[in-house]
Amino acid sequence: MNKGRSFRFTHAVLRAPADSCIDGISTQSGPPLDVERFREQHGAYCEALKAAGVRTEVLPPLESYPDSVFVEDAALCFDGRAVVLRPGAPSRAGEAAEIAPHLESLMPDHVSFIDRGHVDGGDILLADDDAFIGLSARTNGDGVEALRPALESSGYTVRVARTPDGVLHFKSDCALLDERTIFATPALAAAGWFGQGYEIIETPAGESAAANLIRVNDHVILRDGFPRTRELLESRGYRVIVVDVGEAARLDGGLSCISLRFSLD
Ligand code: CIR
Repeated sequence: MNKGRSFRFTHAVLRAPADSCIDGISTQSGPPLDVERFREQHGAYCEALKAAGVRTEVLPPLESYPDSVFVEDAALCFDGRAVVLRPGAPSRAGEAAEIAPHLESLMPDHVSFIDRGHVDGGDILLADDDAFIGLSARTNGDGVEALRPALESSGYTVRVARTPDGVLHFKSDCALLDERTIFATPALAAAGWFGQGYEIIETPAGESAAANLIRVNDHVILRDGFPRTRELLESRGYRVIVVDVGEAARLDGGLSCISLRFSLD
């Protein structure tokens, strides 16, 4: 009954990068982020979502929250509803209250809030039947328990996993390709969290950072710079759109975190 709910989307909400994003949380060394280039890349990412059949809304930048461009961490959307989360980084906590009114306007009376603990959306991988949640430096058990009833009432089985050490978010290391196929780094695949019901395709050698791709309707959106992954996915019949999110990567961001994707049909 829920076939495809994990990757069939009609809408996406994004937030424009703020000038303050140069102060976003980062573990990267190297040159500072180029905000103008980030805006161009953000625009191209938005176009990729449109090409995949999604209607996009770009919210205005929030200078008070340097990481607010990463909207996925502040809320979780499924089945025409949204749960506003509690991001685990103190500097990001206020992003939840900022996104809530926009979700309320899109899904009136279908927005709820978790009231304890911490969860970043980047730690949640939704398949059609299962919600995998990785405990991490940003997501804890209290947060998972606060979120669990909403997911279970929508028919998900909550499977609590562990985000690998040194990895920011669970979905930094995995993505859904279709309802029964997960793309994951060898390290995460070996951890065995996904059980028997899924085919796991591992990221090719040297391309583990490609794991954070997104399946959107009939397309897979992939980060630039991963030719083996592209070839692998195309050989499996996936239609791949490549986008450059190099500036987001300077803030430890990937592809999934730049949009909240959901279906309102
Ligand atoms: C952070 O550390 O929170 C941001 N600089 C990056 C968040 C990326 N979000 C994600 O992977 N879900």
